[in-house]
Amino acid sequence: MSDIKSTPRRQETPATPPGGFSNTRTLLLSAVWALIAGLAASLCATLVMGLLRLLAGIPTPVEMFGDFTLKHINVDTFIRLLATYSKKTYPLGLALLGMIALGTVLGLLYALAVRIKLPANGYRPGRREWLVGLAIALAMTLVATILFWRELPQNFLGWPYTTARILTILGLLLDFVVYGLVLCLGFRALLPKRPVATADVAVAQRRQLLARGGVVALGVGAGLGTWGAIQKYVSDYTAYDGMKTAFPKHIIPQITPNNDHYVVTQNPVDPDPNVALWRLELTGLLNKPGSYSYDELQKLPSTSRAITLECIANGENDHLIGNAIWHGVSLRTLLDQHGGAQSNARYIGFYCIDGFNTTLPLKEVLDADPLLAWNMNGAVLPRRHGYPLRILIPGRYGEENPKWLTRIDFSQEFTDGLYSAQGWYNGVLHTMSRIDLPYRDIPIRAGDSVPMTGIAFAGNRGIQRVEVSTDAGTTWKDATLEPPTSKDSWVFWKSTWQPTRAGDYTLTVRATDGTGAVQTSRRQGTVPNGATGFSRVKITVM
Ligand SMILES: Nc1nc2c(c(=O)[nH]1)N[C@H]1C(S)=C(S)[C@@H](COP(=O)(O)O)O[C@H]1N2
Ligand SMILES: [Mo]
Repeated sequence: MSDIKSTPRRQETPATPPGGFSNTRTLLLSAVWALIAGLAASLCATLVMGLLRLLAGIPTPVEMFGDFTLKHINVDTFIRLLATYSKKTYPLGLALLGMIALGTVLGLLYALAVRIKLPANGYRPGRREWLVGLAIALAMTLVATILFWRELPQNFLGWPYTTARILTILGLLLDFVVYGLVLCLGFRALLPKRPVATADVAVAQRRQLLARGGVVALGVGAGLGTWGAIQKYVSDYTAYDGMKTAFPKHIIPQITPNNDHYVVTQNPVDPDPNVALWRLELTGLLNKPGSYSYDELQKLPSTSRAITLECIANGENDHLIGNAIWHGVSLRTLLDQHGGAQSNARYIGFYCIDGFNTTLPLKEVLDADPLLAWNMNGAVLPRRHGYPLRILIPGRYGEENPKWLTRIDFSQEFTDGLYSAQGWYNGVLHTMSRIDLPYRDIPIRAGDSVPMTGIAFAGNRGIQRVEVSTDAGTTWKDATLEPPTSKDSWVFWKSTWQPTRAGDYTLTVRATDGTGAVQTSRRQGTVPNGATGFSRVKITVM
């Protein structure tokens, strides 16, 4: 008794009702149960996110966070990330774990805000708890909506721009309301309860155990469900990303078959659009804005043209380039249906259902006579190439040829662009040429007549001349050009080489575009401005 007198009593202690827990104990128990409730709530919300993604095509906050990050980092960081994570799902997995952890820790904030005296009175959350839970849900929705404003208008089932944005916001609201609800009910259920005078102690204990077991089971169930949703999501992983144009025996056809065409995508999982939901919208500064269903679009006058597509990441003698015959409506024809663009429109923006977008100078784009394509080499546009609709803009690198297109917007200002925001070059593509034959591993003897072949490409400028050199660029010889498949396609060149002496040779090639400009010899890698310089092949003649 004597030490009670000697320790000064703290002010708050008398507030503890009879049978109440000490402050320390209340704090400790609240914290532990708040974390557990936070984790269960997080897992339930994650499950809802997964279901909304799989069933309604609504992007998860994790994917939007990924998109947001990609737009806010520079090329160097982007390349470093690519090198660090071999798969896009790894950083997304980390982001998901981070989000679950955040939701768990947020449970503490909730406990702090509701300040429930322990032991608690009963299982039903009080007004304050409901309000705090709701406030958390609304605040999280608001923060995510503001942060991801530009990432919201995307939907993997193909809902158009504005609808997609609304659906995503509603999805966020549902995610976070579920979070708030489970947190509210779960925290209450977990807390130790004040014994009720009339009740049987054993019954009360059993009820408490059941309630705790229930919350844990809910969390574990949601966790397992989330795991299942992740498995389903990952089973559709875009493993073909970065696939190069097939190159059997270094001989390629003029027209690349669909299955052999190179693929590049920003998405861990590409959209799987439902054309019944999808629309192409024309908005902004044009005389008659409008919208088309898939069927309506196909009733427009359409045309076919070979257009070669090259990724800006296509390096020396590389194969991120392909040529297909695209069928669809030309942008000019479409624009004519809408009275043309208004005179103050200077830019044209393309928005896609996967949240990808680009902005380009309107005049340049119209001059290039782009094609909005729904067929590729006679087949319905394959999913990985942008089903139901993509645009081909001759003269620009692949990154500015949007797939899964849903909206074309005419504006006075430059608005948006994923890769241009990172600092990738966004001008007309550089003239390139490539040597396909001969290649290093084929045996060549002095006196052989060696066929030389390859491609050259300069977008819509066309190719007027290709020269080859077998002495590392000291002397040049004109190659023969095959007729191109269109004015916007690559050109096949061929030549022959008769080495007279054994030794090491460097073969090289240079192209002249349709304007008469010779391909630059200045050597530059693909990042961030697109590769330049002459392609070389080293050959040993025996
Ligand atoms: N909507 C959308 N369009 C996109 C992309 C994308 O990720 N999303 N990738 C771009 C890039 S970087 C390239 S190189 C081309 C590749 O087109 P392909 O896969 O049909 O060859 O698509 C472009 N269009
Ligand atoms: Mo690309």
